[in-house]
Amino acid sequence: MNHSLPLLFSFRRCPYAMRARMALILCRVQVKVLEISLKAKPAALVAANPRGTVPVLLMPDGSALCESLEIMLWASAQTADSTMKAQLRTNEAAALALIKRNDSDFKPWLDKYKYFDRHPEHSQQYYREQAGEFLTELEQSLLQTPWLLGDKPGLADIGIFPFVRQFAAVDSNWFATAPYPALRQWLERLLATPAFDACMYKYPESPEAENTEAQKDEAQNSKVQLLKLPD
Ligand SMILES: N[C@@H](CCC(=O)N[C@@H](CS)C(=O)NCC(=O)O)C(=O)O
Repeated sequence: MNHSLPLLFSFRRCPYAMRARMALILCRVQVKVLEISLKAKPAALVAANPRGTVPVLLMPDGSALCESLEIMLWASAQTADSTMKAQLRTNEAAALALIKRNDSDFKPWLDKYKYFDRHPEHSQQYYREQAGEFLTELEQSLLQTPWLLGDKPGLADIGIFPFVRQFAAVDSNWFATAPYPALRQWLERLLATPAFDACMYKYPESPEAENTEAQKDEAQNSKVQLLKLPD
């Protein structure tokens, strides 16, 4: 395995890891990937990011990017594809502001909607309505332009769609007829891309328990793969 490439600690279903992988894939920036178990995090991940969250991009020099958004921006800075770079960097300030709102306003309501039984103060429908305020805003934008901030998919689309996908999956029957037709179409368009296919590729999971550190390292290294890119 190539030791000069950064290593992405990833978790397939994590929406933050998903947006980091999508950006790397769209930018065709090659990295190694290790799929981790959140229940048994590799020591190297925790050493690089004491908060223990994924995604983390560990650089060959030992430095690390521990925020999905940093990884997305890094990918767009690294890419040799100038069209993609421009596409991702257009309206950057607006994109970052929208992603920030996704993470700080929408995501907490999404979690409550998804795990409403852990939050008995309100009904699931109440949480859905709260989350829906942000989605109504996205719907308004998507009635004006095919992508959130213009004619091409950009940082905001990639940064936000994994969370909308999660929202849609909580009650897919309800979502299918919800008052978000443009949002639905936008999500479907993104999910139908070869990039998303590659993004959801199933990497082997890092092993949970080995006897010695050396065995653990060896077992982990054997699970590392190159990032899956579409043909
Ligand atoms: N702000 C971070 C959030 C990442 C995050 O919260 N990831 C979750 C998984 S979806 C995680 O690693 N949680 C730690 C855990 O469950 O132990 C980012 O954007 O990368």
